[in-house]
Amino acid sequence: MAFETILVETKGAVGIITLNRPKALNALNALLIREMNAALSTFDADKAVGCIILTGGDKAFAAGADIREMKDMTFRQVTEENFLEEWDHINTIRKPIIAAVSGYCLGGGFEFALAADILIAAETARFALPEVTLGVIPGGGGTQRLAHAIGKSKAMEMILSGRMIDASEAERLGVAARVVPSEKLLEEAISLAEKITNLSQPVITSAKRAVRAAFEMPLSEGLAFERKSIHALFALEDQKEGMAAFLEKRKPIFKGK
Ligand code: DAK
Repeated sequence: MAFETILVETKGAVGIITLNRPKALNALNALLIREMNAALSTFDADKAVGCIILTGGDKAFAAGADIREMKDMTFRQVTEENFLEEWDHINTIRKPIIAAVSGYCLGGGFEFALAADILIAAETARFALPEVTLGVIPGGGGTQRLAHAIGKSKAMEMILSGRMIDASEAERLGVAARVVPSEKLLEEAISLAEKITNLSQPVITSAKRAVRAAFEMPLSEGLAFERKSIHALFALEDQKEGMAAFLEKRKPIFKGK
C-alpha cells in the first residue's frame, strides 16, 4: 500500500504506523485519518502481526486535528457529514495498539494516543487538550478518556485551561505507562510489542477486550464479561500449553489456538 501521510512497516510480528506530515507537525487531516484507518485495518487482519505501534516524529506525535481543514466548516456541514466520524475506527481494532509519543501530542493527537491501549512517552513528550483556546471542545473522545484516565479534577483543569503537561507529569497522572529517553522510544515500544506478540494472540485479544470493558460497562457487567472471557479461554490449546509448560518448567509454545 502506498500512503502520502503515514509510513508503514513491520518488524517481525510488530506493525508500525508512523504519522508523517512533519511540516504541519502531523496535524490530522482527513487523508491522514483515512490512511491510518486503512493501515490499522490491514494490520488487524494480518495474522502475522500481533501488536501495532502508532508513532509520530521527534517534534510532534501530532499537534491535533488540522485546523486549516476545519476552520471554515459550518454547523450544517459537520452535522450532515457527521464530521470526523472516521476517528472512531481505532476503537474497533482488536489487536493491542501502543502509542509511542515524542514531542507535541495535542488535541486530536492526544485523543488518539489516549485511544491506544498503552502509551509510552519520550522525555520530550508534551500533552494538552487546547481545544477551548480555539473556541471548541475536545471531540475525539478527550473529555471522556482523559477523565477516565486521570480523574475529574485534573481532567477539568487540563481541558478548561488547555494547560500542557510534560512527560513526567503524564506518567505520574497515569496517562503514560512509562517515560523513556527520546532516542530509545521506538526501541522500547518494539521491545514491549515483541513481549506481547510472543504470547497467545487470542488470549491477548481477550485481555484487551476485558480491560476496555472496564471503561465501557458498570462494574457488575464488566466482572460478568471478564468471567465469560476467562471461561472461554479454557477451550484453547494455548491455555493447556501455558499451564503444562509452567509445570514442566519450560517455555510455552503458543499456537494462537
Ligand atoms: N493544524 C494545522 N496546522 C498545524 C497544526 C494544526 N493543529 N499545528 C501546527 N500546524 C502547522 C503550523 O500552522 C505551521 O505551519 P506553517 O505556518 O509552517 O505553514 C507548522 O505546523 C509548524 O507549526 P508552528 O510554526 O506553530 O510551530 P511551533 O514550534 O512554533 O509551535 C505548536 C508548535 C504545537 C505549539 C503550535 O503549532 C500549536 O499550538 N499548534 C496547534 C495545537 C492545537 O491547538 N491543537 C488542537 C487542534 S484542535 C473531532 C475530533 C477531534 C477534534 C475535533 C473534532 N470530531 C470527531 C468531531 C480535534 C480538534 C483538535 O485537535
